[in-house]
Amino acid sequence: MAINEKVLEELLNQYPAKVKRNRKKHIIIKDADLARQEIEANTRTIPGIITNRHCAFAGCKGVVLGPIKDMVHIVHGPIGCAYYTWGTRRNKAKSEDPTQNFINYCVSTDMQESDIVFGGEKKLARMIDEVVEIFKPNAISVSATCPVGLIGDDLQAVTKAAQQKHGISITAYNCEGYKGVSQSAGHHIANNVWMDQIVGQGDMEEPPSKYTINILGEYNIGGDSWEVERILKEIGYTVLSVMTGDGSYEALKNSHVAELNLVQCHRSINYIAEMFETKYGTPWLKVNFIGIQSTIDSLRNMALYFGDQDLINKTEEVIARELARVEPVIDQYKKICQGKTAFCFVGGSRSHHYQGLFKELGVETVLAGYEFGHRDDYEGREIIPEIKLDADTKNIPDLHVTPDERRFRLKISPERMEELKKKIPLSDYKGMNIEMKDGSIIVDDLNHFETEEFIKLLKPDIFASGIKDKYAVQKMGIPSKQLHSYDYSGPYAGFNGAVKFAEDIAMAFASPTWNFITPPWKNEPLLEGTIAEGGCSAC
Ligand code: CFM
Repeated sequence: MAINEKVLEELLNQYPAKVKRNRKKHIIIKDADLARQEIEANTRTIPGIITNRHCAFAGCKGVVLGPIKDMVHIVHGPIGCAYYTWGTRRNKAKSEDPTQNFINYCVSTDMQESDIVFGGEKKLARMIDEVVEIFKPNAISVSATCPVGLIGDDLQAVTKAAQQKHGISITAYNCEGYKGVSQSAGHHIANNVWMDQIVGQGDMEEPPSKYTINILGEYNIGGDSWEVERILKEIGYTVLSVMTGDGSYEALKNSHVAELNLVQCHRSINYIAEMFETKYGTPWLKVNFIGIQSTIDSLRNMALYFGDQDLINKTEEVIARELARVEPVIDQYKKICQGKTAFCFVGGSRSHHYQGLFKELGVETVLAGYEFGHRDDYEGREIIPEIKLDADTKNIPDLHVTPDERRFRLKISPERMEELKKKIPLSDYKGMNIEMKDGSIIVDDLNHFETEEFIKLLKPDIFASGIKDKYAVQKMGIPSKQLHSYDYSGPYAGFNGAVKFAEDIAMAFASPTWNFITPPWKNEPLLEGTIAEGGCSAC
């Protein structure tokens, strides 16, 4: 059934009035006739609600920093935080120099009660010495967890002294978990430190080739970045640095010489993309390498940016060859997928990126949303000036950068830039909502209760989300596709990735397993209770 305002109201009526008022602002029914549909995002989850979000530390250390392979990432905090951000996100890496690949290590100061009472700075300094002695890395990162911020350990002082002592890059990240309403805050913190202390530290002054690019916001989950790089290299691009899938400190410090930055995940990396433009004059292009048409569009937009006929021809040649190879295979899977519907709820960018790929397989996305996206990820960057800065947002300082006197260089003339902006998403992102079909549901920070309610109403054929919610949904007899770790499959990017995705989705639909499931709540009575307004008797 389609959901209209009345049905939505009934769903929300199950909440206490205050919760209803809050959640209502986070849910919209897409209506293209309205000039503007505002959604509330990047605000605190109501305590007690089961959310899929993570903490700021997870966004900084786990998401953005973690994939950099030639840095040792020290977690200053209890071992649980270190373990939580280690080994679960499938950011793959292989190193040209095996002695400088630390991706498999979990390094932590393992703070104990006595460290909390007496301070952890000395322990951290000893740990850095030990890491240098054992691993001899070119760079180290130190990320703070909640207790570190609470007791006030001075990370900056410790890392500065250690940097002088050892003569290598040692950067500190004050990304205590409580710093933001979600992992999104951690992305911003990591972006700031890099721009301030890593990008531009290399001595490269000229790009190694005419078509030198950086790929920003691509984390090589399940090998995505390798597939993207395969295509780009074949066309003739030089990929200088990837932030941060299979990425390296050595490449990052020279990334200032690129002619163009590609932005795959806008949410996690737009801060540094903007700062690159101000400091070095490097424009950014919003790309999407998930889905065949999106990949083709992205490649064509890149070729248009450089404007070189040879490059344009080579781009078309590669597209034609790849299409001829993958289309017949995908057509087979399409027969199984055609006419199905999907929910697509992921972190801060994939809910948008995967809709095109679903569509190519004949699957319509009827509900989508972000765990922690901001309003611009939904509504497009043009609304950024309208976003009200609340206390939580102000917690993360904006790094103010200015043009680098020596290295700032306009990569293309302002006139050409303006002309290109009319044709391609140069330094711009239009958000997810614009591409969603009328009548579809857009939900920010979808919670467990709403997941079940929307499933009952819309009965999707597949639920694309994460590990926290997938099993409850599978017990409802609906196949679930993890779009964070890909359920140990992938890559899903580029041409080869689209084939792999089609295969996996078709397999999920074709499996008879779902009919054999009898969830526990079918036979056992559910707990029943009522929600009292105004809190419990204890408060
Ligand atoms: Fe960007 Fe990501 Fe995502 Fe993200 Fe993430 Fe991820 Fe994600 Mo999981 S950086 S916002 S913080 S695309 S880990 S690789 S899948 S929630 S949609």
